[in-house]
Amino acid sequence: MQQKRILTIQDLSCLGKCSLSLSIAVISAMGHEAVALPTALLSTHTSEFKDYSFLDLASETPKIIQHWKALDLTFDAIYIGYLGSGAQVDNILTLLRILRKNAVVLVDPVMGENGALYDRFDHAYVQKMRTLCQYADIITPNLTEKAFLGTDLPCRVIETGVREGNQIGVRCGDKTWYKPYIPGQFYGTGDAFSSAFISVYMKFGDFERAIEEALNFVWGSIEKTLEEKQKYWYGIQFEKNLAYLVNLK
Ligand code: PXL
Repeated sequence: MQQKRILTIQDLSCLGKCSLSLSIAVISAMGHEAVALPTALLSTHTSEFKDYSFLDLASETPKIIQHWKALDLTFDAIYIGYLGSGAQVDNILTLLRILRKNAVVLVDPVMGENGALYDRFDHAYVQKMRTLCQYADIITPNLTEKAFLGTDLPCRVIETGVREGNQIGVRCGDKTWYKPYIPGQFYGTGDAFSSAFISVYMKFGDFERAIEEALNFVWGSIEKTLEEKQKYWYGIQFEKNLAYLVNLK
C-alpha cells in the first residue's frame, strides 16, 4: 500500500504526552509518514502545570509554508490541533489556502474542557477557531469546544467526551459509540483520539471504523495507564497500546 503523508500541526509540549509527541508516534505506528509543524514550544502542557514556558512559533510558520510551497509538497491529510495564538490560526488559514490541494482536513479545535477555556485563550481565539473550522472536512471537538463553537458547522462533527450514565464515548450524526466511563483526569486523550482517527481513516478509508478503532485505542491506553497505580498528570501510557494500531488489518 502506498504510504500516506499526514501533516500534523500542533504544539510540542516537552513534558506531557499530548499534541505533537503523541501524534507523530501514532501516525508513524500506522505506517504513515508524519510531517510535523510545531506551533509552539512549551516546557509542559498547560493543564495542571503552573509556570510553564511558552514560545509562540508564529513568526516561523510563514517561512515553513513558503519552503513547502517551493517544494510543491502535497499531503494526503492535514490534522490541526492546538495552535496557541490567534496569529497561528491566521497562519494555518494561509497554509490551507496554499498547501491543502486535495488533502483531507481534520481540525481538532483544542481550546478547553470541563466547561472552561484553557489558559491563554479568550473569546477572540474562539472566533478564530470558528473560522478555521469552516475550512475543515471533519472536526473533533469535545463537549466544551462544541459549545463554544456553536451550531451551523458545515463539516462532519465527531463530538468527543459524550456521557451517558456510566458510559463515555463519541457521537457523530445520530450514532454514538460508548465505552465504560473510567473516572479521572486523563490528559491527551483528545489528541490520542484525533491522531488515531485520522491515521486509521487514511489507512482503511472507512470513516465509522476509524471512529471505533480510535475509541478502542484511547480506552485501551487508559486501561494500561491504570495498571500502574501512579499519578498520570503527565499523560496516558499510550505507548503500551501502539501495538493495537500496528496490528490493525
Ligand atoms: O491535549 C491538548 C493540549 C495540547 N497542547 C497543550 C495543552 C493541551 C491541553 O491542556 O495544554 C499545550
